[in-house]
Amino acid sequence: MATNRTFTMIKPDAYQAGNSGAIIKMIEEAGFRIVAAKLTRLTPERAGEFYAVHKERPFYKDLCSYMSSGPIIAMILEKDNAVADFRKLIGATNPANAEPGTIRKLFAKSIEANAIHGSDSDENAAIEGAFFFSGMEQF
Ligand code: IDP
Ligand code: MG
Repeated sequence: MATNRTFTMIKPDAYQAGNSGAIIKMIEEAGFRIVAAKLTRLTPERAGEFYAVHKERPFYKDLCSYMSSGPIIAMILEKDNAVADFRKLIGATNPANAEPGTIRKLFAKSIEANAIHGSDSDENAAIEGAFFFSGMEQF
């Protein structure tokens, strides 16, 4: 089912660097409405669950320790064409390949510590949102 929602996390590097406010400003100025938001911290186990699709990848263990290294801000966002438009706003996984003006180009430190997450499909947006938030029907 197509939806107008996506899921994002401001990752530990961006939170730690004090870039959360600037990133949220870019998100809102791009026309996304924040439907739910939570400052939280993942354990390595929960990070592993979130990124289970990558468990055979060589970077999986490092990714789980990085994603549990500090607070994150999890958010559900709403906009027409949310998933695709948000992936465009954040830019490529590797900031070296990200378009100028994208969040990752501006704020990512490396291919791993790349500032922000964005869902890659409507289906995953729903799954990932439910991973952090319950009872979203009320919003
Ligand atoms: P995405 O976040 O752009 O969707 P994915 O391929 O789904 O990228 O990878 C999930 C996360 O794993 C990335 O955002 C990044 O933090 C990390 N990652 C991806 N590829 C690499 C890599 O080659 N080395 C180290 N970390 C990586
Ligand atoms: Mg991905």
